[in-house]
Amino acid sequence: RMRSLIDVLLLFLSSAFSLAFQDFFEYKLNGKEYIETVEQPWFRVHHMRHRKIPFHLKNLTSFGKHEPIPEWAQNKVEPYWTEIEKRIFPCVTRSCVCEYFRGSNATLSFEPFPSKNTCRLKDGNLLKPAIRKEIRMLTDEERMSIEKALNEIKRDGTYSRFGRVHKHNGVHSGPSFILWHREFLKRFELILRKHLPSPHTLGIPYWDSSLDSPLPEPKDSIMFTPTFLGTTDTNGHVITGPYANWTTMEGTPSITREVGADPQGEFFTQARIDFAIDQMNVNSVLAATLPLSTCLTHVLDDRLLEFSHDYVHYYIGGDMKPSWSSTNDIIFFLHHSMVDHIFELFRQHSQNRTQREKDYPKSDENCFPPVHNIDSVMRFLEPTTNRDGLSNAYTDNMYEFAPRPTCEKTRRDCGSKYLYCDVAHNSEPTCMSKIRSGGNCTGFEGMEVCFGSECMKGK
Ligand SMILES: *[C@@H]1O[C@H](CO)[C@@H](O)[C@H](O)[C@H]1NC(C)=O
Ligand SMILES: *[C@@H]1O[C@H](CO)[C@@H](O)[C@H](O)[C@H]1NC(C)=O
Ligand SMILES: *[C@@H]1O[C@H](CO)[C@@H](O)[C@H](O)[C@H]1NC(C)=O
Ligand SMILES: *[C@@H]1O[C@H](CO)[C@@H](O)[C@H](O)[C@H]1NC(C)=O
Ligand SMILES: *[C@@H]1O[C@H](CO)[C@@H](O)[C@H](O)[C@H]1NC(C)=O
Ligand SMILES: [Cu+2]
Repeated sequence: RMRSLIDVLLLFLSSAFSLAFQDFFEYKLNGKEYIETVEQPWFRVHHMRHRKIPFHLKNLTSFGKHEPIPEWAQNKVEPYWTEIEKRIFPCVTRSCVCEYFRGSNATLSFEPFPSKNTCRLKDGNLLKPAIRKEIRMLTDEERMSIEKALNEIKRDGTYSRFGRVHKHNGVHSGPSFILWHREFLKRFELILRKHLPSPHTLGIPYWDSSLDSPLPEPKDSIMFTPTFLGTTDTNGHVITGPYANWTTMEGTPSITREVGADPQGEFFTQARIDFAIDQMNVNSVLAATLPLSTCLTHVLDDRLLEFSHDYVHYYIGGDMKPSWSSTNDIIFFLHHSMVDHIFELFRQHSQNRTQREKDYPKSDENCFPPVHNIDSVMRFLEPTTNRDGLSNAYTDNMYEFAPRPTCEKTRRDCGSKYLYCDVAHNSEPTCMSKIRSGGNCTGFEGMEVCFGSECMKGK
């Protein structure tokens, strides 16, 4: 009840300022002014408050656009699609992508719509929706097959060519943000699956960074070891792990990261995820995140999914920080798979099938530029439109999410040797990432939170 009350209050919000862990909201209700103090479990660090852009600065701030690509980083090579990609990548049924996997359309007597999703692969298996699992929930063998596939598409140039599509055309700062990235990931997943052994069952793993945020130092997570994402040298170059010495789109010899260095950086928290899932207003999920002061239908809130997603980019730093270079780091895809998962959880929780394909913020140039309008074509992802991006077909036909890891008092096992079931710090047992050897484990002494090591005196 408290939560829905707060949501109502936010609608009447006229101005707000924040301290870490507490916000003061001024709002008007029936002509009276109120000030409320709201506890903010969703903040771990102090964020700059997002504000609407004064109308007269519309042109000066290049409203709706991201930071320009610096001269040195501009590519000589433009992004492009191959002929087969143009034909296959907009598909949202399995029969439509069948040719790409060298399968054949078959009819099955027990399927109500035989031709739509039936694709029989050469080895006799049917093509199924891809399964996106939390990266720590994959078996070592599964994870390594994905690493191998990613290194293949890195070596043959496909990975960087694909990344340049985002570099030059990625849509951010408005309602299309989540949908554009949904379509972009669906296309990337087809490339990934094609490089996985038949029957191509795994999809893009998601990285649930809310498993890392409860650590004393999230940067000490097992994620930042050679087993998962690799470690950096003193200059921030990723030189160990499966993605070591990956040449970037800009031609530099490796991915860069500065994990935990940016004071604005923060991983997802359960409270931030709940904020996105646990409400009914589509304007708060497919949100106008860079509105002009003349935008009256949208309310800015630091917990909006796009902002929470930004802070994860900042926490990783290096290539992940500017949007034009972020696809250099494989974390981009893992993180966006999680963003898409949160979006899907909102759809399942708060919308019926009709609403999922229909509900979208009203076009308003005070709130977002036309590229975000419902019938606009997604930049460089033609012919897909934002409306197409709302289709149920994505998760009906193409991929599904394995549940986020959980544990219980009676089942203190998160299903992975890389995860720990914490019963000491919350009222309910929760899964969290294990800590790398040498990392900070303050508050977890004597608990099995360290991977392949023991927690002694906070280390
Ligand atoms: C922004 O630029 C456009 C075209 O250059 C112009 O028509 C418009 O009046 C400008 N808007 C503002 C708010 O300055
Ligand atoms: C399978 O059927 C779909 C649509 O019905 C069609 O677009 C596709 O080209 C067919 N694929 C093959 C391999 O025959
Ligand atoms: C470990 O983390 C705790 C909690 O974040 C912090 O207070 C402490 O200073 C850290 N210890 C070291 C040695 O960095
Ligand atoms: C990456 O390059 C660095 C510096 O050249 C080298 O020390 C390191 O061994 C390389 N890592 C891998 C996994 O090849
Ligand atoms: C979905 O929800 C809307 C709005 O509440 C309602 O009008 C519609 O009838 C519902 N549709 C279905 C199929 O349940
Ligand atoms: Cu992006």
